Amino acid sequence: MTGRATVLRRLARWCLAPLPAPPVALRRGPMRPGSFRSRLRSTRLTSQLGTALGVAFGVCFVTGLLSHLIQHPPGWFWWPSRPVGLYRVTQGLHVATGLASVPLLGAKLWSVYPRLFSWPPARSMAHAAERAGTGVLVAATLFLLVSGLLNISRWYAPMPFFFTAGHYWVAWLAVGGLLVHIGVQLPAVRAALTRPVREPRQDGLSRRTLLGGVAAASGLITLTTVGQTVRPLTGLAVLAPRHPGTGPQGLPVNRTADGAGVRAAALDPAYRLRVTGPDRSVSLDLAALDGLPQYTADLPIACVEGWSATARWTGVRLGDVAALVGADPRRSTAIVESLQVGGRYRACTVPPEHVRDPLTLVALRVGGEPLHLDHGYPARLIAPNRPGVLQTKWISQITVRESR
Ligand SMILES: Nc1nc2c(c(=O)[nH]1)N[C@H]1C(S)=C(S)[C@@H](COP(=O)(O)O)O[C@H]1N2
Ligand SMILES: [Mo]
Repeated sequence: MTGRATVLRRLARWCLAPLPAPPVALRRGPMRPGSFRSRLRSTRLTSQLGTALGVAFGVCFVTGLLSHLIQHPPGWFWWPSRPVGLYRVTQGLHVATGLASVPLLGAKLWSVYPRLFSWPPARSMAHAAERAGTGVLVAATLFLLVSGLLNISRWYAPMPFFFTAGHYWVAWLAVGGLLVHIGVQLPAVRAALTRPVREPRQDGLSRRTLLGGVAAASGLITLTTVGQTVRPLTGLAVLAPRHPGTGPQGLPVNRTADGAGVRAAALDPAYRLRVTGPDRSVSLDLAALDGLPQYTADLPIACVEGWSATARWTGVRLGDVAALVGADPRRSTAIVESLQVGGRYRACTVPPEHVRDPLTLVALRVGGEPLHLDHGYPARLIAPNRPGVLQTKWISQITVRESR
């Protein structure tokens, strides 16, 4: 016991021992004393920007984690089918807070970057470790913002990895780094935010003006994003690659039929929807699908990329389809597969909450017309409160099994 305590004490002493000062000859350029002059930089400014960034990051992380869990549900996870538009709100928040973080992070990095050149570069091993940790946090945060921006602008070429997986795992790295960072900086932040300050008289920009400018930039970016969903703001959605109301049948298209390679199969008169269940299998042509009771629901498509659009869908209830093959629609899971042969979004699993919801449809029509080929003709899934990636188009096969 005493032995171990001594080792730990020695280790701590080694970590905190002052490192030898580097040669003064290296102290050039930005490392010269007084090379950064702006009086705008202060612990108070950095703390205020950091607090705002922390809040935006927190909301962004929680909503992003939620979106991940809905798409890859572990056994303990449960996501309701109502309210129908909840996911469009949480995912809209994810993208909006991510975008609002861009000017906040820019301003915050500006407020502290002279410290990159602080002298000496490392006072002790502990100080060096703290600086390295901050480096990881900054790199992870930049990665998240840049990859998120590339994803919402659907520009995948610069990302040689699968976006979702990279974005997800680096988010954990950033959260870990952020918690350590908050732990280290909290006393300084608290002091800077509670101590009354006398603003130094200065010419030019004041701290308040700078904060106002950053807030305006964040607010503007958020507004232009929300324009992807809220129609009165559509004209403002200059940064948004998708506008509600554009696209066939007034709805944006994520992947076209040609992009998915399903045109021929979808238009083939021999098309059948195959349904397999615990008791039997059925094969339904378009006339058979039209002959089943039809229902209409106003539901949004809410893409993970942040855009969403509501439409009036008509078709057969998924619960009725489950009942056709002998499954109890109150406690069944359905696997919905597309005519699309490859691709990550060619199939999805519909949990019992959604199978039993009367609003979950195998949709044949939108806005009263047969689905456009790009919206999933002849049949697509549309369910309440689900990410767009789980609204499978060009359905060819539904497999129902009873659960719980
Ligand atoms: N088979 C198949 N279904 C799919 C996709 C796909 O790539 N393949 N993309 C999904 C995604 S990401 C979204 S946002 C919605 C968009 O539907 P829309 O193109 O009709 O607007 O379709 C979903 N259904
Ligand atoms: Mo999507």
